[in-house]
Amino acid sequence: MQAQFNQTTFLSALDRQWQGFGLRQAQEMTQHQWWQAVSAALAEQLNALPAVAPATPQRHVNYLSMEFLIGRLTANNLSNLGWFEQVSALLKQQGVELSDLLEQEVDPALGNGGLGRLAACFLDSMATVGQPAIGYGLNYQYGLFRQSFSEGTQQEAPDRWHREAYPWFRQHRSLTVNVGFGGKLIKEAKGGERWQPAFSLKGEASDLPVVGYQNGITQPLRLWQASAMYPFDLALFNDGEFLKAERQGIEAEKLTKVLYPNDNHQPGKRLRLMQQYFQCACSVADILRRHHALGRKIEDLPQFEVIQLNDTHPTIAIPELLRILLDEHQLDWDRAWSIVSRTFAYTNHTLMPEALECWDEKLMRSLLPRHFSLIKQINARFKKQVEKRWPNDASVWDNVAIHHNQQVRMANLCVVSGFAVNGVAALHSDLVVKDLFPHYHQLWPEKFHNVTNGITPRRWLKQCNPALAALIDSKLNAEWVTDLDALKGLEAFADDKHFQQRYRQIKRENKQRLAAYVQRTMGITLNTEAIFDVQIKRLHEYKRQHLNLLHILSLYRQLRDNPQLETVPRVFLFGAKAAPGYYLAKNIIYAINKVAEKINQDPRIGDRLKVVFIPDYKVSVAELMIPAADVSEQISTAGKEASGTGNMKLALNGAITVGTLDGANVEIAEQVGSEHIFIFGHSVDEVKALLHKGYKPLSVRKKDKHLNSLLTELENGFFSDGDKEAFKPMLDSLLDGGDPYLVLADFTGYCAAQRQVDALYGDPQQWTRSTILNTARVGMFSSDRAIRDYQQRIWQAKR
Ligand code: 26W
Repeated sequence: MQAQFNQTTFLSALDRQWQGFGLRQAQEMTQHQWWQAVSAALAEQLNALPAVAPATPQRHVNYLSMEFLIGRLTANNLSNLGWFEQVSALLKQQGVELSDLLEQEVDPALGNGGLGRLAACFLDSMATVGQPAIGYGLNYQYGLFRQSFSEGTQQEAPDRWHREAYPWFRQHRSLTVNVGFGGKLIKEAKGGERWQPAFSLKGEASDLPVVGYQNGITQPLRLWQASAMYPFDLALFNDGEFLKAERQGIEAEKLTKVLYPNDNHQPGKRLRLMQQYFQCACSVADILRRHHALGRKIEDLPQFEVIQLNDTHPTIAIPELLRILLDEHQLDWDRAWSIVSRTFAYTNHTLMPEALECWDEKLMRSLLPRHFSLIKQINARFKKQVEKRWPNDASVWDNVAIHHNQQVRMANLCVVSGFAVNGVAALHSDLVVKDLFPHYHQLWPEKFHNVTNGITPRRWLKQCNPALAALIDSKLNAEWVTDLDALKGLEAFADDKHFQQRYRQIKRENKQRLAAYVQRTMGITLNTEAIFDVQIKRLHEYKRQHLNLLHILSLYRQLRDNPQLETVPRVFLFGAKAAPGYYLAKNIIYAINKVAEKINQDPRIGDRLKVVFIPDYKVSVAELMIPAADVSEQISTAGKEASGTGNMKLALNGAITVGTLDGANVEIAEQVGSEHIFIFGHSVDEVKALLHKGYKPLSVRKKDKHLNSLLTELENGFFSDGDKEAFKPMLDSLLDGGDPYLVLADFTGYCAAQRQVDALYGDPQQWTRSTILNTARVGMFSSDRAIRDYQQRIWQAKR
């Protein structure tokens, strides 16, 4: 049941807002103040709504994630509440345009990329399908850095998104948690040990509302923020350690200051481990507080609660729960372990070895001595099991040990301690079993699952592409917004001339909207008749933005060699941030920008080719780019991209994929059909075989004159004002570095796929038919379906 909007209370809340700004009338508010006032007034009304009880009793989900890339909230909440039209009309009466003031909101960028955005889509879907849930994360003062380019190189600036004045937050003083760090273990008379932390920090909870789609349900995303114990640690003060205590006060503020900007790489920093433990300790305390408040017994925890770990980043919640059960509830090991091992489930999002978290034992022991001691006990008990199954086989233990070579391997701790492990696409889940955890799979085959990722159709179609949403509404009388499979009904219109025309017109308008943004922010004019070819994702070698670059160089070369060449005009659009310490990724950005500069200024090329790297890619920019895309670049080395979710958003909005058989591309191809997607490149098995046999990028170069000429122009300074070293990091990796991601090996196949794209685009009817079929056939990638899969296979499964 949709919640009722109350105009009177909204208007009086709005009045209180401008009065609070110290103004004399509403009309004195700036656009930004309007956004703030409207959002705060809505939040107030939302918070006053009665809670909706779940339809059926089911396990409550605690979704633990270090990242929630939620994007702007005001429009999303208005739309999910079903209040958009009413609020828009009310504001019009005051001479205010709702859509203008929505542009005032900064994106809360509390995440890096795919993993964080997935968490946000899942919260939306859990609220929508009626899965009782709470998201737990950190309230970073600075989100992911803001990106700009200076002469082509990435510059990073802090993203102060002003959490202090963010109108959607609701503070909960009564939920404050104390979290201990450091210190020592004290031997107990009975043989046990007791943790005496050196100092404590306070965790303060701020909730953001997660609004289900027009069903009256709102659930919290609870974000923790660190502050010093007030006035400071009294025990230390009494010991005369005043200065030390004050120092800790400074540390406290630091803890939740910044989001680590790394994606798929883990440098083992002390502050990062502190963040992880802080988030887990606060969240586990909150889960238990709620459990007890409902009058439930500690033994029954797994019956009522599940804790879903979004990758290994919150793994320390496992020994934290164990510690509380043993040390505070005085349970014996078997009972405590039984509770823990029925409560946690783990999602793996990457196979990249450098992203698998390992913590140095010294660091772990100094910061969390009790947790480290418990991990060693889990490890020792597990070792007995392994020795029984694989007697005298040290190689197996090397592989599955949790504590090994002075390191704690967090993924192994998750698999041993949890009741479920899942990958995020069919292919990836297969590789999780075969390549990452083969022995664990032999021990516990029933633990392993696949849940293919999904995206929320609310944000990624209804809100970002309102014209297409309206067209779909006019043709389907089904509720596709909450039943995305209903889009299948569009197949009947794939050949309908009139429908095709409308569909094309909408794409054109979305391209014009994006072109206007590029014109305004970058001063570049785009030809909206050209193919808009889009690659948007974090910058990574394995995602191969440089393969895309080589194809651009190839087209540029062909146009110069043969000025009369009939080609299909293209605009190449990139959006990507590189981790500030990832030099190679930054060099690839620089290379793309330098090539763009040259091509965009070349009068011989004109409108036939443009390259645009849109700075500061983020959720709100994605919402602009995705509806405008004709081609979706999903070109990772097979086996490296766990799933991808941008691929789903682009296909849903009618872009045609050029992709490898990697991650969810495999399933997208199955759904849309092989004629409506362009697959190229080495498959996972072919990649393995080629690397095994010995891959030599230099001989690929030697054999391919055209490719050789492209590489030469990068080497000889043609694109870099004569600077021959400009692209050295990228070129070294591709050539002498052995091209670990097989960019050169896939180049020919990639260019061939792109020629097929051109051919299809040359036939507007066939092209439009394919794009319509993409929209019609990707319903299964709704995150509503993904959540139902989690429910059936993991959260609510009979055990
Ligand atoms: C510890 C450093 C670190 C930080 C982030 C390691 C690993 C990560 C993430 C797991 C990286 C990530 O975002 N992975 C992406 O997860 C998406 C959601 O499942 C997938 O769609 C992407 O393929 C995957 O790269």
